[in-house]
Amino acid sequence: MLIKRPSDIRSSEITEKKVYLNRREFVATAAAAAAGFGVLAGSNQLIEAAQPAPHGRKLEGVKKSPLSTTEKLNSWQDITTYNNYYEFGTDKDSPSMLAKGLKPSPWNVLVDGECAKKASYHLEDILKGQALEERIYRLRCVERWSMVIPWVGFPLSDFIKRCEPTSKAKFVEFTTLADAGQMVGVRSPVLDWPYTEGLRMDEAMHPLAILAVGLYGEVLPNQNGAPIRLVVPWKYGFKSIKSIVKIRFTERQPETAWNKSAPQEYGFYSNVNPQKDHPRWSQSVERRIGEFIQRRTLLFNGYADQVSSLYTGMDLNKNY
Ligand SMILES: Nc1nc2c(c(=O)[nH]1)N[C@H]1C(S)=C(S)[C@@H](COP(=O)(O)O)O[C@H]1N2
Ligand SMILES: [Mo]
Repeated sequence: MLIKRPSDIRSSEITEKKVYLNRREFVATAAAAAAGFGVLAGSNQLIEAAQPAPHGRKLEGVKKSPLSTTEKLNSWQDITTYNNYYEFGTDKDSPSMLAKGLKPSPWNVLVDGECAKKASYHLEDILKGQALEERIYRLRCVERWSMVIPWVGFPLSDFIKRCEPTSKAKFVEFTTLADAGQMVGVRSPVLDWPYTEGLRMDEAMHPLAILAVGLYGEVLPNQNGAPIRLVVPWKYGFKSIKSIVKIRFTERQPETAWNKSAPQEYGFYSNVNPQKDHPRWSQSVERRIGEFIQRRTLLFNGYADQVSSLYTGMDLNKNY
């Protein structure tokens, strides 16, 4: 997303030479690698277009949540072709073309650190007996666009309680898979892989924070972070880490991928805040994907009534 650019500038204009791969070449080689073909000479055209995700298995028994917004939903097409998932390239349409290589099943999540239930859990076991809800949330990207997305998931707090964190657990760290065999973007040093994120324990326990396993009533498409990803609607999109393979409880504040890569631009908290400018652009407005007129960005992405008490007494300009 950002080291480079507001989204209206082509990545090719700014990305460092050593990192930059001709996009056409990158997509072709990567798609070929992902598909297990040798060479795919001449078929660039076929694979250069964004592809909405194929429809997946329908999730059963999903209840509607009162915590959903009633705003107009973005389409399946928008949500599955306009993505940030740097493990599959830095262009918005790259994940839709390249994430096919991700194998979301079987999937294990390692629970580690300050808790009683350290183990590697099969995703099916995590989901067994777990009630699923549809949560329609706004997602505000740091790049000044937003969407309204009907996730299917469950409160992160449900899962945390089952892990039985110790009294020393003050933070939760999340880690994404970093398998260069499945994720061609991991071969480029755009971030220090694996992608990691973190929340303070009280943020993680907040009822709005969910682990999502579905979208539009179906299992999560690969480009949206299959098979399980975090969604924290009052924070910039990059906190909502995809394809989680590890959850670790820590006493100290964990390092996060974006903070490590550009600390003056991305702090630990990353709460949506229209009053706190990014060093290179204002955060006061946003464009809803599919609309032309800009909207004002709301404090905590419009979730201030629910979450502002988490930050009482904190200077949000310093703790950005
Ligand atoms: N592992 C991983 N998680 C990630 C990202 C990423 O590049 N890698 N991008 C983040 C950013 S910047 C945003 S805006 C959201 C986008 O989620 P979506 O593509 O499902 O809308 O995912 C976040 N989670
Ligand atoms: Mo983002």
